[in-house]
Amino acid sequence: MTGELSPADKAKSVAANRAAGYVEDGMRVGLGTGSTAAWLVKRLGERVRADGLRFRGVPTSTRTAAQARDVGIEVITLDEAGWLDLTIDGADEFDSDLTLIKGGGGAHLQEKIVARASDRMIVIADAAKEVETLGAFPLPVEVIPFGLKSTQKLIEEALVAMDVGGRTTALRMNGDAPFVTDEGNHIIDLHLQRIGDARQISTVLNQIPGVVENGLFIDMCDLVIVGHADSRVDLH
Ligand code: ABF
Repeated sequence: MTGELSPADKAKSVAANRAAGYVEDGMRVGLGTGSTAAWLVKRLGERVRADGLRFRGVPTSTRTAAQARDVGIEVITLDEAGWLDLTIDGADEFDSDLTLIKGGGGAHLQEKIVARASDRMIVIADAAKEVETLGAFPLPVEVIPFGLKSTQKLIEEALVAMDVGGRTTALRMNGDAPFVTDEGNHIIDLHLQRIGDARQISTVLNQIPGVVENGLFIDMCDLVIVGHADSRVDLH
């Protein structure tokens, strides 16, 4: 994360640096996962070391937990925190209602639990994440390993009645083996192209027994900070 940054990395770091300013002494803060959230954790570590900022962080993945400890952030679990003042996380897509697709990094289950247990959620992103209609990015669905194939079949059947632009599903792989989440589950990515009714899709997916959680975040995000490579910031 040093040297000459690509425009995308610069934009992500600009958004993350702005968001880091929302963290105050004494707060309990959910720390997101992904490359944009990694910029946030880096910046918060600098504030801890240089400015003496004192807050406690609840990471949303083992990756973020390791980075947070490395940079000197006090890490606690969500149960130790009880409730959070703020969560700051990245996203794969967001629309004008601030509905999000998350989970490209495979961490949306813990991310959603943490965001839901927060008074406020701020998303940090570069401009490429802003969309008119959600769905070009595949929608991740975390499923338990038991009965994986029948769960995938039930998801595909449910999609037939949905207002979407595509209905292909794919088990996410990590080399030759299915990708495994921090909770020991797998992820089925739904290639929907266009999501007509996010609320309906989310409800229907979560009613399927083997589904643990989908990557749609509805009515959870309070603010999106979009960073640009020229250091400008847009607030949504
Ligand atoms: C997490 O990281 C995820 O929910 C989302 O999938 C991803 C965004 O990654 P990046 O910031 O690397 O684009 O927030």
